[in-house]
Amino acid sequence: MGIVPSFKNQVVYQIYPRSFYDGNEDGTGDLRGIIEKLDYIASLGVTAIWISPCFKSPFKDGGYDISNYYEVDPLFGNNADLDDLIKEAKKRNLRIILDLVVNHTSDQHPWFQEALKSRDNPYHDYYIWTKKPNDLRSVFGGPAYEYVPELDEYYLHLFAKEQPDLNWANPKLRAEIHKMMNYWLDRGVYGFREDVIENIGKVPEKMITTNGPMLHPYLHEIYEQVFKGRDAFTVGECWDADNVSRTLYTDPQREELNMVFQFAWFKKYEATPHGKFDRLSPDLHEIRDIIFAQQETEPEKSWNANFLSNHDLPRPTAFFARPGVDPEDIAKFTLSLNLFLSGTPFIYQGEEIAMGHPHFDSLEELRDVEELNHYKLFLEEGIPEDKAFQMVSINGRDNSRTPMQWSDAKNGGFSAETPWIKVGDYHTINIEKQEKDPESTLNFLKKAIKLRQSVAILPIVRDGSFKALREYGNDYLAFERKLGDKRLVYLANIGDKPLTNPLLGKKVLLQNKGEQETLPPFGMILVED
Ligand code: TEU
Repeated sequence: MGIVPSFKNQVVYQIYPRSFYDGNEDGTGDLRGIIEKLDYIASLGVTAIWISPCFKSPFKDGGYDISNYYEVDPLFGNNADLDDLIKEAKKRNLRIILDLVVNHTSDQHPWFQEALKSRDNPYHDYYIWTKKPNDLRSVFGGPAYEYVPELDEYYLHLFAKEQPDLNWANPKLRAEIHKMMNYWLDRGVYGFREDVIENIGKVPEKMITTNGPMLHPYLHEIYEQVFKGRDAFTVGECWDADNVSRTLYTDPQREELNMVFQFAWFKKYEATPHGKFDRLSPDLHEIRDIIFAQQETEPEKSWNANFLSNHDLPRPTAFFARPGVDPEDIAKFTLSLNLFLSGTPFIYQGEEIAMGHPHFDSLEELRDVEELNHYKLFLEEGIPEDKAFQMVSINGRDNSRTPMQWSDAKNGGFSAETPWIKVGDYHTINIEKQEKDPESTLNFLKKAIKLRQSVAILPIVRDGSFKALREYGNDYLAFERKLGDKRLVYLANIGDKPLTNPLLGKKVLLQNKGEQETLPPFGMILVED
């Protein structure tokens, strides 16, 4: 075997900077706050940090609407703080991954401001214009085209109207993006999480938004212009990637991306008239089968990105909640699953302490553009106000964006000032408390990561084969990881009743419940065989 590419060795921790830690007491998290907490992050055992966008932004979509790719937003600090963060992280063997948002910019980006001036402006062609809008819809609700009377033209926005889509067919635009990516890599970042990257090859006039014919040529061009010869990390956010199309991104021979986030497990619960807002109960059996199919498909051509949580998704403790089940058991299960599957595991801030949803009480507490736009649309549909509020607040994105719960102190120790968004139940769940409790999710995670990254186990988890074990029965989620004569077996109870533990007597490496004879719902066990 040749040299192992570094992306295969990482355990990634995702930070949503607005809600991580407030270093300057203005109620919003910032880069200084992250720097102050680097020892904590390192103590988890993770090796890299992906930071959701921290660049200049009017925050119409939580910073995913960037108005300057070269400058940190003053809310988060400045470029010197980012340099410090990269340096201080490095001292602790932590690498920094930035969020690359290049499907669209903010409407306040100077390129768009120029583009608005006239159809002859050199920047006009950085965006996508038409005289004849079609029926394309914005992900956040409503039409995907916005009329500009001064130009008598419409521009495309697949997301909020303040997020005009960039025109990747324009080679000048592509060169600008390559330059910016090289700039940050030269400045010491390790790589990028590439926001909705599957959209860049879109053909809107044919209603094609993802997987357009030029998507892969553009990604390969980025590789040639930016990544070639570098040891950099790339993960694409690809909602429409299936087990066939994902290898187009990830097959190393094609030189595009290291891995992609696949969302089939979540999209299953969006296939209703109101998407995720018609809350369907997730079925772990179906989710297991989807994840296992991903693991089993062409492992030599596709490295997995394993995650069940991020800043867009409901918290796993809430999404998978069942009466009578301790949320900490759910968290320990989802965390350990992602750590021992084949691929790179991603942990989202708060997941390590089993944070839950804050239970929003009124519309005034909501912040997210997706929730607020949909609320309006639901009212227009005739849905009563209280029902519409319930719909958007139950699985809405604000739920996973509440401040980190550091301690039992005011505002969960996140900030002395009133936070920009409601804080969850920090009296029950906080880091300080969990640090002291040997049975906590936090201490379980530290143990699990240490085990995964250990000299004896890492090669099996990283390089070993994956095999689903179906012989135990439908309520078991079980798989084997094997390398040479070394074999690990992961097994969990995804049913409603306690199950016997068929691995009794084997050498236990990790377990989220004390007893060994039976596994309660969400009980998991990892053994060496
Ligand atoms: O998310 C892409 C995206 O499509 C989500 O909006 C998703 O469909 C929805 O939230 C879940 O139902 C990325 C970012 O992660 C998200 O935060 C941004 O809002 C979006 O792109 C636009 O940049």
